[in-house]
Amino acid sequence: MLAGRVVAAFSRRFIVATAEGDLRCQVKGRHLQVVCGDRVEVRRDGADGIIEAVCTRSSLLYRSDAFKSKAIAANVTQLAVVVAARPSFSMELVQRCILAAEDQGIASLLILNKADLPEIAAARERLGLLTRLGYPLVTLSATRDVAPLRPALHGHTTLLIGQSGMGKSTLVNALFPGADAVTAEYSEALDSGRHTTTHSRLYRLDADSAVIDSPGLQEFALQHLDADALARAFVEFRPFLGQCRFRDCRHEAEPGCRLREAAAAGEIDPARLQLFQTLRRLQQNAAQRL
Ligand SMILES: Nc1nc2c(ncn2[C@@H]2O[C@H](COP(=O)(O)OP(=O)(O)OP(=O)(O)O)[C@@H](O)[C@H]2O)c(=O)[nH]1
Ligand SMILES: [Mg+2]
Ligand SMILES: [Zn+2]
Repeated sequence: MLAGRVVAAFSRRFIVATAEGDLRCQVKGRHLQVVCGDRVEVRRDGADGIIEAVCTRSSLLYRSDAFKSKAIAANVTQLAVVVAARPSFSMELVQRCILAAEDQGIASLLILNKADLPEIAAARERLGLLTRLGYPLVTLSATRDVAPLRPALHGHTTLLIGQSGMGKSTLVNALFPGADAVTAEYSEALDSGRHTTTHSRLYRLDADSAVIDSPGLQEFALQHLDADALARAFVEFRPFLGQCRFRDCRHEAEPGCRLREAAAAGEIDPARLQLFQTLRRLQQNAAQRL
């Protein structure tokens, strides 16, 4: 038996990095779920291997839209949400990614790419909503210099996540000469990327650091978080939770709502409370449909 790490997952075929090199693997049985980033035990089978077991995961991140959810990566210790000066990005999607990570106890980092373009200042300003909360921001140009990002990657398995066309795979190519990840021009007409990357892929930086490139997101549903989990995922709400007059306060129109008081007093950003309320309503509407 060999220990290894899954560096790529294509439905039922996998590539596993082991001490004996990268092995093409299949998985034993139908019910073993294997995801990019998993630590696994592999049995040699000629030139290839069979994944016999998956080690306990420290985290598992999903991408989901209205219809289905699909695992992106396992054992991620840090989420890096990649946005760019162009094409334009959704602040709501960025926040949803971070909320999902907070729920899993995973730290988040913002990467603002394409600093060589004139729209960079406006993009940075939009991110102020999150940098004011303490989320670190690294601004860089993946096509020029990725050095500003390196210190943040050390000791982590970092998942690069974000909308299509933001430059995740370009970053990977700059960090890992020879990675040869496919990249593509975004569409000016549609102001969006072309969904170039189709599978998550893990690249090793050194013995204890790795980076995972992932397919561009269009949506990131948070249906799996209940009301309490969702409120806790907003880091700045935490000091106020449990202080509303009513124990089951929905933080909507109830009297004595500590969160609404905090928003009115400028202790939390009203835009964040509004996002919480929007997400709660979406969840309730979905629950009614079930
Ligand atoms: N001007 C400029 N363009 C960049 C920079 N980084 C990436 N790009 C371009 O942005 C486009 C999209 O880059 P990709 O790396 O394919 O984007 P992605 O986020 O991997 O997209 P998906 O795989 O579809 O999710 C490409 O044409 C890149 O050359 C940058 O720093 N400056
Ligand atoms: Mg890509
Ligand atoms: Zn309340």
